[in-house]
Amino acid sequence: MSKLSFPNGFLWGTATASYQIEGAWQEDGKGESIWDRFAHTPGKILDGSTGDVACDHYHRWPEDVALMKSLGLQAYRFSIAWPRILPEGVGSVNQKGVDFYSRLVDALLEAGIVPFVTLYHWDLPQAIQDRGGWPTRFAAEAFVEYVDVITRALGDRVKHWITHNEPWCSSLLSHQIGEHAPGWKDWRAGLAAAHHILLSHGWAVPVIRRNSPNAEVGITLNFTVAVAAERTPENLNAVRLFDGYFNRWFVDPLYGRRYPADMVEAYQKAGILSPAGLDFVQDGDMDAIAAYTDFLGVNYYSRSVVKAGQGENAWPVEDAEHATLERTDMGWEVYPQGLYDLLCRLHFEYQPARIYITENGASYADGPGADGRVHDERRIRYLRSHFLAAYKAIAAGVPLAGYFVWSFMDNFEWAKGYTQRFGIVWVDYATQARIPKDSAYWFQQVIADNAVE
Ligand code: IFM
Repeated sequence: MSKLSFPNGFLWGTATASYQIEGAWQEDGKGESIWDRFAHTPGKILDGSTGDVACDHYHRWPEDVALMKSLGLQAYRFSIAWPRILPEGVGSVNQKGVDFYSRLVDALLEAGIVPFVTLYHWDLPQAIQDRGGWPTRFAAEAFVEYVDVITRALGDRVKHWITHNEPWCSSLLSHQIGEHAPGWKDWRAGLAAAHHILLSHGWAVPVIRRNSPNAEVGITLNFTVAVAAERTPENLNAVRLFDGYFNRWFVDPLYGRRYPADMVEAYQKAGILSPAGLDFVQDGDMDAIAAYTDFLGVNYYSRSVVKAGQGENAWPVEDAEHATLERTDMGWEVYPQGLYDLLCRLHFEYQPARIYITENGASYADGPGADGRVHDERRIRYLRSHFLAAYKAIAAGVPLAGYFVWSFMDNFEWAKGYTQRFGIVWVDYATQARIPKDSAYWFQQVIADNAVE
């Protein structure tokens, strides 16, 4: 079979997040985060685990960077734990926390790996939560203070900044569904949180530009591709609502379209928003949110098969019965066509200057066999099919500039604890040994060739 080449300069990397890998939850002056608090609350994490130690990356980062280099990774996306930098969320700076990331950045650059830094991947300082958290405007103001501190410190060397990871998760999954920290079940609070997260992004963009000259700044959203369980008018309407709830509510305002009017109406009809509507939005907010960005980060894993809920104004529901594709261990259907459709849609409808796939990957439990190696064929198949979808999208004109596999190594999968393994590197949590899986070696070859076979 012939090899399909990606454009020159295409960046191949992997991604992680602070709480999922670092451990050292109380070390060197770090403050408590909402994930520390949440994971320490009995019943919140499937296997009762926490991120207290996780992959111990806080101590093992030199070894991890060396492994990345040996695998030929060109870029590494990681996040900064805000409470390591400002233990109380605002106010005094913890220099040891700043130094940790500064050393990591230096080591990556030394290894020839481009750092992509996510400023917020969900570990809000508990002190900010105690003052109301993301449902309040205060959190957005505090975020800007934190961003100013850390981009001043690293802005000379980091040239790729991602303000937020997956605002849908840090707002609705966390405040409406209640599956993630802080575990609220209050839909209006979820929408207010979404607004303040987007607002904090918009406010942070000029601060990053000031502190990090010539850097690229963007935001990462997680998208789903909503499809109808069965093609009925009700289900097609459910698809529109689900897409509005999950995708458009976030991407529309970022690209100057404000919150989708059909969704505001739907939320009002469903009694989620009062007739007053978006009373947490103030003058100037929407312009701030629409600040120009250099790229859109796209996280894509799967599709959502939805159908209309029962009763008038009922919310759409996901329909497992019609979700019949092969699934990963997360229960997510493998749907590479969705990545192609999504990338084309984003390019043609929103025209971001550039797109990076900032996460894509699969959870499979395969561990070391008798030969000591990890034969994760299904992950290779998953990645290959999605790389091909990306290739096709580039051929269709999508300005895709890079691809980050989630994840560099197995790690703490939030409410699912350590029950899910997304890494291309196996982690033995008892010994902290790292074993590159077959997918890591396969990826190494893709990178070396800048092509997929
Ligand atoms: O592990 C998460 C990551 O933190 C955010 N995106 C999805 C991944 C898999 O669930």
